[in-house]
Amino acid sequence: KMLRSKLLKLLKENKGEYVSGQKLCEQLNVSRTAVWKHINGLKNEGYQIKAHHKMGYMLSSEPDVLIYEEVSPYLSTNFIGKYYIHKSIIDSTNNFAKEIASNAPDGTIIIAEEQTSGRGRLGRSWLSQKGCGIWMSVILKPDLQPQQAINLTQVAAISVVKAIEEIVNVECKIKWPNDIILNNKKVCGILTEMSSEIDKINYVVIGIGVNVNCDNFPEELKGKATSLYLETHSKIDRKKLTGSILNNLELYYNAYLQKGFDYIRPICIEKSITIGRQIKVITNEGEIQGYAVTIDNTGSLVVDTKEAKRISIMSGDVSVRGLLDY
Ligand code: BTX
Repeated sequence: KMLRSKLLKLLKENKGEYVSGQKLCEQLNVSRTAVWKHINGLKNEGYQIKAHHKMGYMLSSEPDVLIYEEVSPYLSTNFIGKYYIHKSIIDSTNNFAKEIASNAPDGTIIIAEEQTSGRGRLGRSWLSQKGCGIWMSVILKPDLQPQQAINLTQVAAISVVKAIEEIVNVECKIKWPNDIILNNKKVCGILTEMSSEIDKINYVVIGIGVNVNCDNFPEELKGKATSLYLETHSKIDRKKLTGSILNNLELYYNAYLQKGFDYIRPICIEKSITIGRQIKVITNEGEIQGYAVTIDNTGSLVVDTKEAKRISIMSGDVSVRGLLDY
């Protein structure tokens, strides 16, 4: 794997030009047969590499896959994504993340081209078609109280919104606490799961699903799901966007840990599509209808109920009137 990465790096540095077999052997300190073997490995992954008996090897194009070698040029993080697992196909990156989390380093990410049973909240499913989205999970091990985990969903949500602004130049909104909305449809969902003791988090898995270049949704999702491609009519570089999401995630995660929720609260409020609207919330205690006033300094949603009581909600399934079929 290390050798393959080094070989790829050399070819990338000379993209569009031949690099002699001799030079590759010397720089990598391996035999010609070894080089040839790894070139074939790269070709199988979708790299287009020309071979010439005298001139050597030339990389002409890279595949549109989110492997580490393709995303790392856009990463400027210190720990998120340093340990990076990529799968072509998987049931759910959150499932995999939870399996390995206890022994995985803080900041490990698991990313897949396709999920066969992508999960949403409350047992719902998340459509994750091949090669068109970013389906990934981040393992974090913060020194926080379990009830603060909801803030990490909010940290992730603003990170995705900022990344989309940076790379795609469109402004998305956040439906509290975990959906990213573009032109009244869902373009990204976030699923945070955790393992904790009474007063201590063991680990948190933040699952992020972004519909990037998806050009087709099944009939039942057409009214509520969209992709960046469908809204902007241009194909988005998934590698850049993945890098930017992780860079922003590390930035806001560190800021949150160091300065508390107050630091990110103004961004959550600015980007909220929920505040100032009539809403309906399904909570464990039942259904609440009311007006969403603000997000308080713990990250809870403050609601004036139709019974004229002011309450704050830590978690729940929110419908916003005028949005997504409500
Ligand atoms: P959610 O429960 O808020 O949303 C799920 C609902 O959204 C579904 O019931 C369906 O109506 C709709 N939906 C399903 N697929 C899509 C889609 N691709 N785009 C828009 N709407 C859709 C949101 O849950 C949390 C989703 C997290 C997904 C990530 S992907 C990586 C990680 N692994 C995993 O299994 N889940 C997370």
